[in-house]
Amino acid sequence: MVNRRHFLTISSLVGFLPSLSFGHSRSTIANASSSLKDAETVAGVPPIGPVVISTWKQPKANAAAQAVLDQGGRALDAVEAGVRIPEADPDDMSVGYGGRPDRDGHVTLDACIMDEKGNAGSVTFLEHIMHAISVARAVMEKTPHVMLSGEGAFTFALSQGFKKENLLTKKAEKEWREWLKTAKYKPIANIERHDTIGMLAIDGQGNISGACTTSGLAYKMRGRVGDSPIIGAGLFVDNEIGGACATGLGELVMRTCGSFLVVELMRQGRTPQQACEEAALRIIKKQEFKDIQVGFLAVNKQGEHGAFSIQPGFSYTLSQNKQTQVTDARSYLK
Ligand code: SD4
Repeated sequence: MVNRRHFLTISSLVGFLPSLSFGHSRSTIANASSSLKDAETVAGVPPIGPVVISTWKQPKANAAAQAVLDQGGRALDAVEAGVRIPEADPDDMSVGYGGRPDRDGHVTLDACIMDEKGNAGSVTFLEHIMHAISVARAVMEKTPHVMLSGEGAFTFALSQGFKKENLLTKKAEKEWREWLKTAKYKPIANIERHDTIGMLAIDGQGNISGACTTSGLAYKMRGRVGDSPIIGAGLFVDNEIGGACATGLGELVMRTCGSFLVVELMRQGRTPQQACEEAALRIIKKQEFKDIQVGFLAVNKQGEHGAFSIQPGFSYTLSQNKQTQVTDARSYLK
């Protein structure tokens, strides 16, 4: 059943759909309201107890985070422990060790972390250090700054006892050399594997924290930084309201302060599902969405969650359950 608030949101979304230039007929747009009802059915069911949720297929990362929470640990420790799993996994080619390099063959990492007090730490364009998330946490806890970048972030990491490592695996190097033969760069939705991990957790005290870590877009320009380490873009947490994270084409998330927007929409009364939908729809209102992918994932203070993406293909993992496929913007226009 569609409740009044949801009905009002549906009405306002349908209201702006005709102004979008997708090239769809008015009749497909007129049918959007029934698809919107379908979207409601994927809204999160409030889980009981601590919550761990992450982008894409991340059961092992969630298990590591859950183990921290099960021992009464803090959400901040949980998200850090969780995202360190794919950072160390050479088979995860979008995060940490084994990540795909930039077009010049360098693996450069972006990560950020945020705790329940609104503290934040971030590293961008970090090289040679596997656990970018732990360096981001050290920036948050041991410096007066929020973000360190490139050479400075690397030097800081060494000073904190992190080890210099080669993050480019044979497999990633082989793929990159293959790519060099044509060297055409065009990010296409879901053709590059998108496995950036954004994780949100609520601990036994009801405190929320989040983490986001990635090697960024494969074969990006050297020096390119995406949304993932940007507080308010790839991740945002407000312990009074909830948290959100993003995956996909970071340029679009940065331009719209995506995760901050999702949290602010929840503050205004949207459910996590409604907030993710509205933030994604705001992107495609301005931008042709044929070749782009952005997905949002959110959790509110009550432990309800929601997720939405522009294109089909985005999924998330709640606790250690199976992946859940996310409703995408095309269903609005069927
Ligand atoms: C970026 N948002 O660097 C990241 C990429 C991503 O899954 O999410 N990949 O733009």
